[in-house]
Amino acid sequence: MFKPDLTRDDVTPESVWLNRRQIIAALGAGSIAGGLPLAANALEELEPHTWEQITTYNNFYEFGTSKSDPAENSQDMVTDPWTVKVDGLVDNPGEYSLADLIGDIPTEERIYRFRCVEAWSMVIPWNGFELNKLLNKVGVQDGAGYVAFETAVLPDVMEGVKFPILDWPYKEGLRLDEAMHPLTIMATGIYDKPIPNQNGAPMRLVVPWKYGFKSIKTIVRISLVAEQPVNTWQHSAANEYGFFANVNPEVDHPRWSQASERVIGAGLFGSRIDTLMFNGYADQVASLYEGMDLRKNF
Ligand SMILES: Nc1nc2c(c(=O)[nH]1)N[C@H]1C(S)=C(S)[C@@H](COP(=O)(O)O)O[C@H]1N2
Ligand SMILES: [Mo]
Repeated sequence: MFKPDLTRDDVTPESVWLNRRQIIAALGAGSIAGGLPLAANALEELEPHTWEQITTYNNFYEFGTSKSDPAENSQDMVTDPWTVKVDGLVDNPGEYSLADLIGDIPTEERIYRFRCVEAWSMVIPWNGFELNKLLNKVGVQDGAGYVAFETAVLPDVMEGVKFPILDWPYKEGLRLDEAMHPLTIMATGIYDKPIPNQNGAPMRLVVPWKYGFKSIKTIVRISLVAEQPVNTWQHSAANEYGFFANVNPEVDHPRWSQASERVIGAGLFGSRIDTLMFNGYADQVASLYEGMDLRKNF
């Protein structure tokens, strides 16, 4: 049965289940002393991080490459009004105001694990809506196999885009079935507040079973296309960052292990936990990749 997300009610039972798994993993790895930190962190794992943590430790290279840059440098970006171009293989292409594009699609809370390819993680209570609702509204045509996304390029407020750090605009893409999956959301809020600029205002993608770089921020263009698009990080280093970028503890980054992750802000009992296959969403998404070599299609 499909389980759309973690809700606040789920936190306790799912934590207990995770806790048990991670204790078993820890015991398998050796000492009981080694097991305690893992168990403690596993319990914490699904408790959402604080507003402060989520909004001051960011990756948004348009505003600078250090984690504190986005919060410090993005406050002059004006996101209302906002226009999103929808083009390619769609029935209703156009330049939509964000309000028209979202229309009467209601938002809901989704508490998701968020795992960066750099091996840190948080738990974030997003407000948003399933991307499939938006795609169904604009009408996906036969022949569309992928969805491509682009971030705004605003040199007046984004110092980063004046330098060739990445190939601007920041681009991302999903296979159509990934884009239509109920776990894939467009986020417009966090903690029931409008999403802050540093987290991708006014609307950003969130794909919880993939590394964070797939979750493209501050979207201005959505294109339905036939061919697999090249995403920014793949363009930058194809041997390190693939198109699929599914969280996978068994496939290491060429320069570091992906087997574990540093939980942002985790204190007392240590701060590393085991990384879960598909970031803990395997029961819901593994079937999308049946028969694929996940080492090749990383
Ligand atoms: N446009 C754009 N989107 C982006 C990025 C970026 O630099 N530019 N960084 C990505 C990476 S690497 C991560 S981990 C997440 C971070 O999201 P957060 O800052 O909201 O936690 O945003 C992703 N989306
Ligand atoms: Mo990331």
